[in-house]
Order: sequence, then C-alpha cells, then structure tokens
Amino acid sequence: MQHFLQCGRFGYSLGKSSTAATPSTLVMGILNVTPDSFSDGGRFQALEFAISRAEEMAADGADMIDIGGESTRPGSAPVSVEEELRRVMPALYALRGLGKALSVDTLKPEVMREAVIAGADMINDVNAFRAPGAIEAVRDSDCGLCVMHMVATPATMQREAHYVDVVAEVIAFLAERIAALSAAGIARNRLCIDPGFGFGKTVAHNIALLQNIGRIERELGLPVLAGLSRKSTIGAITGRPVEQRLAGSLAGALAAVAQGASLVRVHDVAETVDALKVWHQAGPLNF
Ligand code: 7PJ
Repeated sequence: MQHFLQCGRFGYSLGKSSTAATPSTLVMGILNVTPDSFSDGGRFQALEFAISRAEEMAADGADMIDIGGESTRPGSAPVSVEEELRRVMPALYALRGLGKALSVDTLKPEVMREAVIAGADMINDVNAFRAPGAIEAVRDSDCGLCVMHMVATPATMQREAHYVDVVAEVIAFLAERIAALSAAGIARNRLCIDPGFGFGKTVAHNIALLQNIGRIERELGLPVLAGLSRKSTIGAITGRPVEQRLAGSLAGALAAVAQGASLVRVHDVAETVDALKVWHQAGPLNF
C-alpha cells in the first residue's frame, strides 16, 4: 500500500514503490532529553550531548529525529509543562538546520503548541491527541501527527493489559481518533498510526499486533509506525537485558516492515538503516 505523509517542511512517499530511488521506510531516531540520559554537567552539557547525538543519527541515515523530554516508559512519573519545555525547546531550535524532520514526542497540548510554533515537523503523541486542547494545538499547521494506541496512562497502563481481541480493539481505538482528527479538519495525509508496542500490552498482545500490522494498515488506510526498539517484548523473546537487545530490535524492525510498517522508531539508527537497505533489496515484499 502506498501513502503520502506530510510532515511540516517534508513530504514522504511511503510503502511499496516502483521507483527504487524513493526510500520506502522512514527511520525515526530516538533522542531522549530526559535527566536519566543527561551527564552530570547540567543543562548546557545535556543540550550539547543531545545535539551531537542527533547529528550522529542524521549522518547514520535517520530521516527523522524524535525529541522526547518526558519519559513515557511504563510506570514513569510525569514532568511539568515548564520542565518539559526547558528540555525540548532548546534541542528543537538547535536542530532546525539539521536537514531532517524534527518530531516532538509529547502528550501535553502546551508543549505541542510551542513545538508547532518553533516549526516541529511532527508531533508524536502516545496519548493520541486525547488531552483537551491537543487537537487545537496542532490543527492549524501542516506538521505530521503520529497517533498511537494506549490505554490509560504510562503510570497505570501495565495494570490494564486486558483485551478480548487486541487487534480489533486497537483498530477501533485508532479509527475513533482518526475520525476525531478528521472532524477537526486535519488532512488525512498528515497522519500516521501506531499500535503502541509495550503500552499496556503483554508480550502476546505485542506479537499479535506485530503480526497484524498489514491488517491495521489496510483497515485504516494510513501508514503505520512501529516502535519496538529495545522494548521488553524483545527482551522477553531473547532473554536479553536492555543493553543487549540490538539484534532482537533489528529483527523486530524488519518483521514490522515485512508486515507493512512504513516508519520505524529506533535507538540504533546506523544498524537499522543497514538492515533495511539489505531488506529492501531482497526482502519478501520486494519493495
Ligand atoms: C513509542 C513512542 C512508540 C511512538 C515511546 C520507548 C518508550 N512513540 N514513544 N511509538 N515509545 N509513536 O521508546 O521504549 O512505540 S517511549
């Protein structure tokens, strides 16, 4: 299935394509600007570190940089609007000249609004633009929107991993969110969708969703982003701790692409780009 995705300054043709020169999978590199990724040298040093990491990911072939100032890992505590802005905005301004799409990973409408004003190319909301004011914050721009499935909040979601039919429920949730965004006048070509691996899901749920990315893409008609990098499902399958999940994460990214994902959100950009280059030459879908 082919898609066009508008992301601020950038427009992408995604999915199966007859023109070999067109990259068919977008690689989104993860840039955490949270204190646990900071060295002890304070804010300036943290910013310098984030910028050099983003430059490295760009050189490694990332198409997008996903800037996150609040950890959304299961069980994590929320941060204030002010603190999140202090983390995200300097990085966003500093990276405007990088030549890559800049995504901001946030669930706060205030942060979305500031990010859009500063020229963010995408807003990646693990809360699917459900917060009051979120849709209004992104409506009058041309930034891309990543709409992710999550039940409850990052603090409580693992306690609520109950589904009768996880694939159907994720599709129904995303369909409702797409309808809400469309009703606000947001063009469909600004949207990508994400089953939200690890967000309120067991290993079995995550595997069922991974195997059904093609169905999710077909039923909703939008490009799918898959974020499996280093996640606990990769750990559960391989028995590896988080720092040893590279090989498993690469296989997860390729499996997601084989099932129809058009974007992958990863920590290890250079390795993922290499794996995708080989896959796109020889993979079963013959992109
Ligand atoms: C995801 C995300 C994901 C999207 C995080 C982590 C947890 N955004 N933000 N999809 N995961 N769209 O990276 O382990 O899967 S934070």
